[in-house]
Amino acid sequence: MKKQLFQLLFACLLLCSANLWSQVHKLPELSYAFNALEPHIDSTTMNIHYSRHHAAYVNNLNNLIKDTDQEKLSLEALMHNISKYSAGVRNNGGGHYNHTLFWSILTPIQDTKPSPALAKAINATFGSMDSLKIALEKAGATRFGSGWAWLSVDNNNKLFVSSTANQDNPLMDVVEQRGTPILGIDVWEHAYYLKYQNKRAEYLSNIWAIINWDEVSRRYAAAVKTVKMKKK
Ligand code: MN3
Repeated sequence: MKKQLFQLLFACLLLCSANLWSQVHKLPELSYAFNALEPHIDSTTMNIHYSRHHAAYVNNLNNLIKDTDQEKLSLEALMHNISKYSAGVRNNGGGHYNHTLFWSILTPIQDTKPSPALAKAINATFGSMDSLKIALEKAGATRFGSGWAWLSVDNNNKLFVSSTANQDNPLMDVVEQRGTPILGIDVWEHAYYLKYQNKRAEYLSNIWAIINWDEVSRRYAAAVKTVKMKKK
């Protein structure tokens, strides 16, 4: 009896791990609790946004690329050549990439600041941090329907602000202004509607209190490095 139980357990373990391995893309772990960003983003919104919306993008993407060559590509590689793939891969792959970035650039820690290099670049491009915030809030507020507002690094290492529709992002070869996004703000209604209803501008002005500038700075340094390596 004991032996049979052990065999059953072993079979279950094998099945479970095989199932996990077959998932090419995975929902990333959140580094904070659902209620950690309150009052700026409420717990229910975080829970639904992460556990249902983001999880659905990951599951859909895995199903769409199953047994195709796209399974062998990194998420970034998919984004760079997104025009080659289906609308489903564009929407769900973009959804997975965008939300993974979004969770990482939010934090309950109040006192993060841009690195000296990023602060210098922000001042050089926008004049001041306040001007950058105005530009990003405008990009988010004027995006009609669903989409994202971005701060990115272009091929010449310059910062720029843009917005994209739906789940597109600046990595994709289908968008007007391409670059490496280092900060992205979700302006889909699912990101703010429970707390802010139709007041997207209020959501945008409140989000600055929970931006993780350490992570945005890390992404800036990595993006600048990538641009330099490409030029060699
Ligand atoms: Mn979203």
